[in-house]
Amino acid sequence: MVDNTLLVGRLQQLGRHFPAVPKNLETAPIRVAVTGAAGQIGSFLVNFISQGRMFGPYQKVILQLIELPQAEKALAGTIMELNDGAYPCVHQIIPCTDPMDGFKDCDVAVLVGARPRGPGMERADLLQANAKIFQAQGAALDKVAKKSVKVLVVGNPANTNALIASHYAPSIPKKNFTALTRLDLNRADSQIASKTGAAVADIKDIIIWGNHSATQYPDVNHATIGGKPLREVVNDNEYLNGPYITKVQKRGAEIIGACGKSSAASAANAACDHVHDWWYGTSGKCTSMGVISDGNSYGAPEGIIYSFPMTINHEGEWKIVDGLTIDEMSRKRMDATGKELVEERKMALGI
Ligand code: NAX
Repeated sequence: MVDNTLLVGRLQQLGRHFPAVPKNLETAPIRVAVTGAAGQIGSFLVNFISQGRMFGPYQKVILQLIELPQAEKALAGTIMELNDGAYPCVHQIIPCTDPMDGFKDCDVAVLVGARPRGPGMERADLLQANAKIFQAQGAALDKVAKKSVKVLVVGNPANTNALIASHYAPSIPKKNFTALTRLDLNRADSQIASKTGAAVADIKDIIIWGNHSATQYPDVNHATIGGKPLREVVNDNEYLNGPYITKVQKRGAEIIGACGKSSAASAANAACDHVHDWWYGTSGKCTSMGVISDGNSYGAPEGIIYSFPMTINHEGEWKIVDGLTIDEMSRKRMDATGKELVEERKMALGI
């Protein structure tokens, strides 16, 4: 039997446009909560969702937009623009300043709002400030969201913030809390496309391991371009083992250097990719997401949110790709990023 929902989702990913919503494809609206909705990333994200970029052009959404009280006016402006878009996908928009209202019955929660690093702020201070935010949001999700809610954390430090939210939401399965490393994966694909002239769609199975930070490890050892081993096609191991890795790791800083502000559209785009693939499945294709480590995969320490290679089935269940051979250089990098996540957990949660 043809799965129409999946088909629409996949076609939308290919950038097709559809003239009208066929009646047989109408399903109940999906409730999507977004925190930090009036911020840089949030504004792009809510527009992209409204345009059908996350769930496809035939799926209606109820947007539950959460902001700090001091950003209420900016949120009102964001909503005016959404209204002016007259988007057919938007069923309803609910502005909130209380997460207990904003997360009510949500199917998906994208946690973008976070405390930025202020002048003179140490990493531990930043982690603790964010721990308070994600503790409150985890507790609110626990009380009012659907138990099946899919949570994506974008706000940094994304992996550890996702862990904190999950820690304070004991009634929601730990596998439902994820952190965004898809932007890193998109960057990793795009750098290889620029280097080789290959189409992005022909580049498969690059992996982002570990933390969404400068210790992340973009691994090309299992990747292919047009079905051939990536390393053979690129034919430049010195580049792949050095400048390529650094470029992906530090791309965020490069964007800040060029624009004077951090990535926004590409981050919102990656959040759409992440949730789209989680909701509709990857049809056997490999992607990367930060998910809870049970200590049994690739030596990643237990109880941290670590980015792994994975496939996702049509029911939205992710599964880590197993059995990959890990060489010595990869092992060192994977251990280093895991160690950083254990340190972050200690600073944020004291465990
Ligand atoms: P902005 O400062 O433009 O926007 C953040 C918004 O969140 C603000 O409107 C603020 O009022 C709101 N906010 C803060 N605390 C909140 C709370 N407790 N509840 C609800 N809303 C709250 O930042 P922006 O550029 O949008 O970045 C947002 C976060 O994404 C940052 O933490 C940033 O570091 C992180 N990023 C994560 C990326 C990833 O790949 N995981 C990449 C891009 C980005 O750097």
